[in-house]
Amino acid sequence: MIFIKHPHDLRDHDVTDEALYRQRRQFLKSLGGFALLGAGGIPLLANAAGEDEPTPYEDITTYNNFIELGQGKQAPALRADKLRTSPWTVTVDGECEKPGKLLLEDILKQNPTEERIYRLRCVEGWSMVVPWLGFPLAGLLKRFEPTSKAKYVRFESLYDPEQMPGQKSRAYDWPYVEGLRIDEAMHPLTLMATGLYGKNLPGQCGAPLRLVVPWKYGYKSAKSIVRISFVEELPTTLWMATVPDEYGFYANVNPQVSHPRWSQRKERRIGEFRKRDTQMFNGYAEQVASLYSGMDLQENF
Ligand SMILES: Nc1nc2c(c(=O)[nH]1)N[C@H]1C(S)=C(S)[C@@H](COP(=O)(O)O)O[C@H]1N2
Ligand SMILES: [Mo]
Repeated sequence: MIFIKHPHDLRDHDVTDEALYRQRRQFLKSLGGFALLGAGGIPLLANAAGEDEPTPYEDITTYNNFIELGQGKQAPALRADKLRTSPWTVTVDGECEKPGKLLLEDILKQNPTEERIYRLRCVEGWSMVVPWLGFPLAGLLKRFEPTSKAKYVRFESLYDPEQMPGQKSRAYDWPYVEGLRIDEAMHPLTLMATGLYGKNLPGQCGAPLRLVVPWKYGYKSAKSIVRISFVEELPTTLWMATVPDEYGFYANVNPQVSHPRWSQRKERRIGEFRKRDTQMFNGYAEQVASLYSGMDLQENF
C-alpha cells in the first residue's frame, strides 16, 4: 500500500472536476502506480483500491442510502439541499480526558485531508469505488485522550426532523447510531471523509463529515456526524436495534457469511452488469484480518 500524504485545504476542494481527475489518474497509472501531485495540487493516491476504476461522480452522488433523507436510492440526492452543514459542531465526550465541542473548521485545521480511493460494499449487494477526501480518524480521536475504559467509539448522526424528513418516521429509533471497537476506530485505514472527487461532500453522501470504514459493509459509515463518544460497553447501533438478526455490530464484509435472506458471495459494481466475487474484508484482509484473529466471524457477524 503506497500513501502520499499532502496537507490539503478545504477551500481547494472545488478546483478539480472529474475529467481532470481521471486524466491525472491515467497519468499516475502510466507511471506504474506511484502517487504524485497533480497540477491542481491535489494528491493522488495508489492504495488497495488503486487498481479499480473509480465510480463516476454522477453515480456516487445519485445512488445513496441515507434514510433520514428518504427511502430509496434517489430520494437522498433530491432532498440533500435541505441539509444545513455550516456552521457544524461535533461533540466529543465519554471516556476521555479532554472532552469538548469542536467546530468543523477547527477539526479541519488540525487534521489535513488526503485522498484515499476505497471500495464501498453495501450489505444489499452493490459496490462502488470512491475517491474520498478525508483524514484518519485516529488523529482526531487521540487529541481527546481516550482513557483505558474507552473500549468502543459511538458515532451519532444529526437529529433534526425539519431538515431530515425521514426522521418523522417511527420505523427507526433516531438518531442514526453506529459504533466501532476502539482498535478498529484507530486503524490507519479508518477515515473521516469530508469530500469526494476533490470537492466537498454533497449532503446525500453525508456532508460535512462522515465515517468510512472500507472493510465493513456500508452501513457502518455513519453520515453527517455530530457526536463521537468513547464508551465502555458495546454501543447498540440503529441497525442492531431495528433488525438484530440481520445486521450485526461487526459487519465485516464476508462472502462466507450470508445475510439471513441473501448470499453475500457476489456484488454488482454500480455502472456494471456483471457480478464480481465479494472479497473477504472487501479486499483489505492484509491490513485488517489481524484485528479479528481468534474470533468466530460467523457468530460475530
Ligand atoms: N446517518 C446515516 N448514515 C448512513 C446511512 C443512513 O441511512 N444514515 N446509510 C448507510 C448505508 S446502508 C450505506 S450503504 C452508506 C451509503 O453511503 P453512500 O450513500 O455515500 O454510498 O451510508 C451509510 N451511512
Ligand atoms: Mo448499505
